[in-house]
Formats: sequence, structure tokens, C-alpha cells
Amino acid sequence: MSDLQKEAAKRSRRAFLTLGAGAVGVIGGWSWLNRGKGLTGIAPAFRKVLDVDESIARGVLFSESHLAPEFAAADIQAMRVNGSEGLDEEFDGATWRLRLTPRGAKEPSREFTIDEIRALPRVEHITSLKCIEGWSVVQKWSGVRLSEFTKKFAPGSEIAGYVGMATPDEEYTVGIDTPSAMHPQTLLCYEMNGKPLEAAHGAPLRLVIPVKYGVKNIKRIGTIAFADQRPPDFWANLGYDYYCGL
Ligand SMILES: Nc1nc2c(c(=O)[nH]1)N[C@H]1C(S)=C(S)[C@@H](COP(=O)(O)O)O[C@H]1N2
Ligand SMILES: [Mo]
Repeated sequence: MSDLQKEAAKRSRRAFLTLGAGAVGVIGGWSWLNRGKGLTGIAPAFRKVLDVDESIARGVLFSESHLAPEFAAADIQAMRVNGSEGLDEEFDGATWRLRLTPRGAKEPSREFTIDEIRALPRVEHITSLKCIEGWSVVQKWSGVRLSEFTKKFAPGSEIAGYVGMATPDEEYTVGIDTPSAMHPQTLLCYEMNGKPLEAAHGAPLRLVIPVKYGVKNIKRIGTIAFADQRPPDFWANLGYDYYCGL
């Protein structure tokens, strides 16, 4: 099996176990995720269960006050790389631009250089990146809040249902419900542990969204587009859970 298939198989098994059990999984927390084995896919009949769980998670358990735990500097762990979809080796950082499409627009309305992003109010947090495979790493992340960026450059887009992001080559995509995207800990991140992001971690700009699993923390963002319909999502397109909240 390819690495991709392996992650997919592991992921679907855990997605079923965690999200199929709904609120219990959310309340039970991370350690709960690592138990149980056996399922290889999500049957269509379970899709409904997952969607119900999503509405429970969004309506009842999720709110702005629901913050992911933050850690002390002494807790920062060794970096670990996972996933290289959309991280083309020929990528040229010098010509990279972030393109933004506000809600209702068909084309990007604006492009940003990394220096323009770096000039925005800087926020840092030390949080845990949780891969659906069952491991996690505590890292320090620096960047600008996606909510701040949106308020400034796409005002009004907050009411869109979703924000979609893609790598410059469009190989990796994520779709995120706007409440999670506007969460105060959600960052457009350009530094990891006090140093500019390395290529494998998504240079020059990645998403850090500690209220979601690693899969939604897209590395090397090329485009951000607000939309009312669910945008494409690499893992959800393969049949896995769209919401992917913790
Ligand atoms: N572009 C891109 N972003 C990605 C991935 C990927 O394959 N390509 N993998 C995701 C997964 S599954 C995880 S767990 C995290 C890992 O982030 P890290 O390599 O910085 O630890 O990146 C996420 N973002
Ligand atoms: Mo992951």
C-alpha cells in the first residue's frame, strides 16, 4: 500500500470510531481515539451519522470559548513531518503569492506577498498538532489570525459557510466550516518554533488550526476562497469525514 492508502485506511477506521460515536468521542478526548481497531471504510449509511455528529459538534460543543489547550515552551517537541501532497520540489518561493477570493467573487480579488502577511498583527501559540494516525506533536506556531486577515481583506466573508484552501498546484485542498476558520487560534502561519517554516512544513505559509485534526492544517497555501458550498477537500473527496473537528 502507498503511504496515502495507509493513512486513508487508518484514518477511515478512526474517523468512524471517533465521529460515529459523536459527542462521546469529542468529550472523551484524544486518548479515546487511540483505542479500537477493525473497520476499513465508511459505509454510505454511516454518512448520515457523521453529518448528525457534525451538527452536534458545531452547535453544542463548538464555540469561540472552546480553545485547544496551550502549552509551555518546555513542552515543545521534536518536529515531525507528515504528508507531502502539493509540496512540489520545483516550487519557487520567490514568485509565490497568496490569492484571496472573497465570498460571492468568482476570481481572486487580491494577491499578497509573504512580507505583506508578516506585516499583519503577529500571534503565537504553543499547541498540539494531532494527526489522525494517532500521534501528536506540541509546536510553537507564529502567524496572523485568519479572522484578522479576513476582517481586513474580505470583510463580510465571515458569513460564508466555508473557506476553501489549496496548494499552489491545487494537489492538496481543504474545506473548513467558517466558525472553525474564524476561531481565535486559527493562524496563517509563517514560523514554526521561532524559525521560518521549512519547505516540508509548508513554506512560505500554512494553516494552523488546532481545533481540527492535522489533515486540515494545509501546508503551502496558494489560494483562500470563501464559499457557501463545500469546497473540494483532498481527504473528504476520498470519502472521509469533512468536518474533522477535535
Ligand atoms: N499540502 C499538504 N498539507 C498537509 C498534508 C499534505 O499531505 N499536504 N498533510 C496533512 C497531515 S495528514 C498532517 S498530520 C500535517 C502534518 O504537518 P507537519 O508535516 O508540519 O507535521 O500536515 C497536513 N497538511
Ligand atoms: Mo495527518
